[in-house]
Amino acid sequence: MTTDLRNPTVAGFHPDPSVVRVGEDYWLACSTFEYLPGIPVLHSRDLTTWTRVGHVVTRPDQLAVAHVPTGGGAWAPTLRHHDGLFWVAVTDALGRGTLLFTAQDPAGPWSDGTVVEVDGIDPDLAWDEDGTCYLTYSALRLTGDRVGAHDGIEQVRIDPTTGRALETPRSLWSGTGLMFPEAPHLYRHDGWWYLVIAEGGTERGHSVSVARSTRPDGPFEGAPTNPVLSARSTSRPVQNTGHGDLVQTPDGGWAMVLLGMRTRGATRGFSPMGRETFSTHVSWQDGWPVVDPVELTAPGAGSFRDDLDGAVPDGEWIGLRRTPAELMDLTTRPGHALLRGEGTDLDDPRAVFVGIRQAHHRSRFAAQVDAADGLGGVAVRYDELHHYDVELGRGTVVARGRVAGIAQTWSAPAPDGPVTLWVETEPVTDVGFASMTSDVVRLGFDGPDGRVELAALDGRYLTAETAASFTGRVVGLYAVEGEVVVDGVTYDGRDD
Ligand code: 6LW
Repeated sequence: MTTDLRNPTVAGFHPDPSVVRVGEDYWLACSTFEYLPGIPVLHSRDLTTWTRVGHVVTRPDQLAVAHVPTGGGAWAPTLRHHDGLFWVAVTDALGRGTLLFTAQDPAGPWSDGTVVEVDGIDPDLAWDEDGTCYLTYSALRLTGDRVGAHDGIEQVRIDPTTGRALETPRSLWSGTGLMFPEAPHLYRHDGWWYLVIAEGGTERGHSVSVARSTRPDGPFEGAPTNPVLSARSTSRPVQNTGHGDLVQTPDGGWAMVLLGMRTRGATRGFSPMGRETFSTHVSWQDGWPVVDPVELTAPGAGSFRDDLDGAVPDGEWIGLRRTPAELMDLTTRPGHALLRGEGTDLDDPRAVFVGIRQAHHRSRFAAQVDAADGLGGVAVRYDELHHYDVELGRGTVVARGRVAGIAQTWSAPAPDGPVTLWVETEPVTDVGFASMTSDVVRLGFDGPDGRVELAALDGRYLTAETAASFTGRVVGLYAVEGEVVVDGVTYDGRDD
């Protein structure tokens, strides 16, 4: 049954969701860009409660993430099941290109990745009844001398075991005329082949449109009701809805998972968590899908505790361009994480940074940090140009606001010994000028006489709308120099 869909379905930066059902089990995968492990795989029995079971990318060589600029990396996986095998088609943007991964068990391990020679993004995989495999993708050219040119939706028959194209790609559909036709998914239903795409760009105009054909390779005819989903020009609390993937429930119902943004702040709205996964009900009328608008459900709450006494990092952690295991040494000092600085700070795309996704509007991330032999601390990161930090070292605690290359700092003498550093986010609910922003980000530490707040910064500069990155906020730990020793981390969040 799908009556109780929960929204957000997967909170915190989880964009470009793709879903497949095998028997009673639903599996979901999302984009991860420059973070590792890449492409989380989640499991559900009811489309409502999702549990992460593993990741497609657990070994650095599977993607070229170590070398891609911010914004590159794992884009828009399609998760499918065919002939007893799970398949993920994904773009390693500005890295290895279009890749196919397979696994017997969706929890992993996944294969090393087979390269498919197509120039585009958002690959979809579909098989017809003869076993012919169709790779359908968005012809956004990321290579060659026309980087960024967008030529609609294309398709090519491939041998999925070798990645070899079996023909010259054909143009399939260019959508209804909105910008950036992308995120194609192809399905067979009721004697038709349906092509579901995103259009309008991933910003406020984001939409889902659909076309159908009697054949998987077209010609496709658009629905008279297109776009079948869009939050554009509404004040709905979930904006940017698009990039949908359909799934049929065992009882014959239908649902769509999609990306959206929870915006806060009067008039314009800003989205601290970036693009998250949402879901909604779908019905069929006159041979076309009718997609319900996306509604927010009861406010969520959640917490995370890590005493750092395991031998391997908890699956919640994501690392910047490296796996958490490469960034956190949990064995040299049992019960502690040791981060080793490399002389780079958070302005560097390859900073030593490991964190968890901020998943709630109101949140607090805190860590007990000892920087007697180093420099580092806690931070909320959007990208290397947009981050707020609390840094300990050389006898001082420094709060830093870094926005679009402009920085300001506030400092105080550090207490002796390990110090609890924190970053808090507080949604703005006032009426008036202050309500233009999403939230206030508070930076500080616990001193001997209690809480010391060094700065309270406007949160809108760390949102999808201003940072323009494809990810969302990640709250975490970083090291600049020497050894930064962390003894326990807490995250508490709720939406209100
Ligand atoms: C993704 C494209 C998009 O490949 O953004 O929202 C790109 N849509 O479909 C990165 O997520």
